[in-house]
Amino acid sequence: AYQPTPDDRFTFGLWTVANPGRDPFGDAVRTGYSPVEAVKMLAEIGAYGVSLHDNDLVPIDATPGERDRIVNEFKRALEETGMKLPMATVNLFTHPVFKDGAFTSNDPRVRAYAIQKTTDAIDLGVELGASIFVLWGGREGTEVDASKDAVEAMKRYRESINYLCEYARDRKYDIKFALEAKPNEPRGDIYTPTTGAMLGFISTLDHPDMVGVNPEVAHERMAGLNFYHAVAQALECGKLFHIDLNDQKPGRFDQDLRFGSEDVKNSFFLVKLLEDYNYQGPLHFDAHAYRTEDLEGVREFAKGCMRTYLILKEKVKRFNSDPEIQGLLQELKHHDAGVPGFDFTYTPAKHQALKAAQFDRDGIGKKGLAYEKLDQLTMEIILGVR
Ligand code: GLT
Ligand code: MN
Ligand code: MN
Ligand code: MN
Repeated sequence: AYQPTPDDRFTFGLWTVANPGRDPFGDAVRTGYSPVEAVKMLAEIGAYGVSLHDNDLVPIDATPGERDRIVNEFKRALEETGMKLPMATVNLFTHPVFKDGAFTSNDPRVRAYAIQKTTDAIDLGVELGASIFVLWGGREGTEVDASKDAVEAMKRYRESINYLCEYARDRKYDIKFALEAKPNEPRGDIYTPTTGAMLGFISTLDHPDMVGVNPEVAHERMAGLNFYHAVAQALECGKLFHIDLNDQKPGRFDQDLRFGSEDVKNSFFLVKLLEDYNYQGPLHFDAHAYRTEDLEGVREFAKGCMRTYLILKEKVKRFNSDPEIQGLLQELKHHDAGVPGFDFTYTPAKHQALKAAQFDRDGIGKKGLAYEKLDQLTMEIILGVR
């Protein structure tokens, strides 16, 4: 049981299992999996596919010939293993040219180069079969607010995303964009810091239908937010194009912990949301093995992410079929307690009915809702005694 298969749609960023464990205070502790090794290892343990940044595969200074050789070798690994590549993205954060932003840089040369690099990365993604293109604006922000007009930055950001949408349309690519928010790190503050802020920004674009979000557990929790709520809002408005699963202690640096290893309850409600609402995109892990691990440990980490998801999925089934829990939830639905002549859509006549309605304010206010019991039962499901 809990053995993943490609039908589960689990994917991993190449950068996750390639991570050598370097941090701002310490050197690499391992040689991570190379792209081809990663594809083979992940196929062995039951993943569906991988995702990548342009430079996870092709070095930034590769010649066109080297690029083609590397890409062809990688394609062969995908074909041999049957692994898919549903998502690609672009690295706009490592090279010093991006030290003060990419699409929002003050320097038009940097903004133009960012668009050139991104359109090339889109070509690469499409060549490898991707239908989702993630944009994480890691350097789009500031430490010194005097340096950049934040209003102007939004205009530049919009101009760039509009450009990329026009490019994809012109090329007739079957690709959609997913914007990933993060409140800070590596910048002191990053623009559009939450998934909610991204949703607001998307509605101002020229082709909002082509653009959705890629929420990440760790990023929302760094901002102290409820990830389950953030994802629910995105899903409800049809914008959950992709998701980055991992875990995180609140208020820390971006920890990218193994999925479900920290906040089991929030992970449970996240899995419940994705399963109950039949999210069909990739279940993508953007997480890293601890710095204490060697390659065997990285493999265990990847297995753990998928296994915990499947365990929680099974807990969700239990929750959904538990008679006592379902009984409590039925009561919360107040089946016959409507207001005569009123149904929450405005017409003058219905509003007259609402105006005439009498509400038992005190009676409603006095009645307990049994949430203590509901939550305890939920915990007992999660803790495995129910
Ligand atoms: C980087 C970042 C992630 C993003 C990746 C996509 S790269 O590791 O911390 O959260 O999803 O650019
Ligand atoms: Mn991410
Ligand atoms: Mn992260
Ligand atoms: Mn990260």
